[in-house]
Amino acid sequence: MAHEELPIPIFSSLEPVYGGGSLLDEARIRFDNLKSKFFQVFGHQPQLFARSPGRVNLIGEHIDYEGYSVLPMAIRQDTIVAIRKHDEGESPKVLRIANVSEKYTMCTYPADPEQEIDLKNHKWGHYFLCGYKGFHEFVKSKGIDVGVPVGLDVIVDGTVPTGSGLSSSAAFVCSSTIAIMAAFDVKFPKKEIAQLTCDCERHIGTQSGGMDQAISVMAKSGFAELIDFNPIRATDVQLPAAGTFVIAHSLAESQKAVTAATNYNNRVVECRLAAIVLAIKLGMEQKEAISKVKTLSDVEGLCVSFASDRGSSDPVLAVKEILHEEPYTAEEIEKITEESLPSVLENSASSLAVLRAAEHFKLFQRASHVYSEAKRVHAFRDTVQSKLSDDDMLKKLGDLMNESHHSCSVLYECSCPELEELVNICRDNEALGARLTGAGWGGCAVALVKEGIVPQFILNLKEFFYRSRIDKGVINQNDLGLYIFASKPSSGAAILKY
Ligand code: NG1
Ligand code: MG
Repeated sequence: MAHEELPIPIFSSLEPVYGGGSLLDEARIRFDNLKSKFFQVFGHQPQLFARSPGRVNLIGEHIDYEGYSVLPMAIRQDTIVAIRKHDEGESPKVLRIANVSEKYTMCTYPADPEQEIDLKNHKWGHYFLCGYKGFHEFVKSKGIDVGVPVGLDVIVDGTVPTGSGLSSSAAFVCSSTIAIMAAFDVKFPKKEIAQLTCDCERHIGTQSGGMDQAISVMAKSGFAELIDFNPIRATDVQLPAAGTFVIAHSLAESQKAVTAATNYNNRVVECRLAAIVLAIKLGMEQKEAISKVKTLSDVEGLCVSFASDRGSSDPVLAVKEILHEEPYTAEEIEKITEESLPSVLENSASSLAVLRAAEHFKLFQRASHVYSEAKRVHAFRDTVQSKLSDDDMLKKLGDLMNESHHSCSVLYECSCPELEELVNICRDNEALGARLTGAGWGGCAVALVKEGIVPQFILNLKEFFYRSRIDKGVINQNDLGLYIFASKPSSGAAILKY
């Protein structure tokens, strides 16, 4: 059976997830600690645990929500959720969400699955609530009766650094949703859970694509995955053994849930508007374009036929000829659509927030990025599967990563000064390629480095990027391992009855 058709695996020991050696020792300590904390806070044992990993995206940035394939791998850092479902009639009928870290105080919510999430007042526990609401919507849509709402006791332990582009949010949402499903004894194939958890995370107010949840749920140890959407599918990609991906934090934190209107959701809206404008300019009737065209992948066919009349197969050519570089004003776009922008965007609350915050719309730049980045993902996969020598292969992969970063930085404008500095330092220290990873505006960079020089590379980054920040007290010398590390592809979500 295809991997994505299988249910989330259930294990009764930690080895299948954490392997052996020091990782297993660390995991044992974490689980034992979680258990005793659970007992201390709630006075009983957890019913089960669910874990889901963070990820690093190797290539394919800001294109998942446009329907294009991406190429991430899971990392070892994960979120573990310990849960116990109350019996009917047991009180209190509330969700009590605690955390092993003192930084996060307990969040309490009613057990009502219909409750709204208070987005104006962001709290860490909201991510659990995303999973809770999404789970109930999902079972309802499937006609499954899970009984009257009951209380849940939960403790969370996350090791994915937050706001770092390594998808701590998806690790949290996926482990929460899977823990809730397991506590209610409901089972579904991984690909349905990948879709469900993506829908769940949208409750936080970001119009996210499905990459993070898909890789967190479907990852396989030892492989990166090419993730396709509509329908969600994961294809194993074996990475070249001669290279290692090193992840390094820029130390600028990007709080996506808080900055959505000007950053993440703004780009989603710009892409949508670019797609609609392209469709209309390429001959589609306005009403049809507005109702049917949601993403740039929806109009790729039209762009390619335009390009092929000019002897090319590249949709970027259509973008160059049809859209102008000068940013578009709302009025100009409304002249093309003959409909107001709020109405084009279906008056969705998150899109209206984008419209209020935006001065103009860079349709040319965003569409050029998306179409070119989509091609780089396939070039990356083809290169990995080619018969090139190790050196040539790594060089080509590095070049693609550098091109991706350039496009993110210049066309998509989702980098920041700290990431630029970090990426440059990586390249000056023999990285074959380096780029921002995840949404950007802070967070991590990923660098491709020859296996043999990894320790020296890490030392150089410590010296040239982190030293001054340690001296200024931005981070603690002892925590450096949290901010820069090499990672092998780890395994996906699991349920642990440990
Ligand atoms: P981060 O910010 O790394 O969690 C976000 C989106 C992805 C994808 C990337 C950019 C969420 C949950 N994740 O990732 O779907 O669009 O940005 O490639 O919104
Ligand atoms: Mg995230």
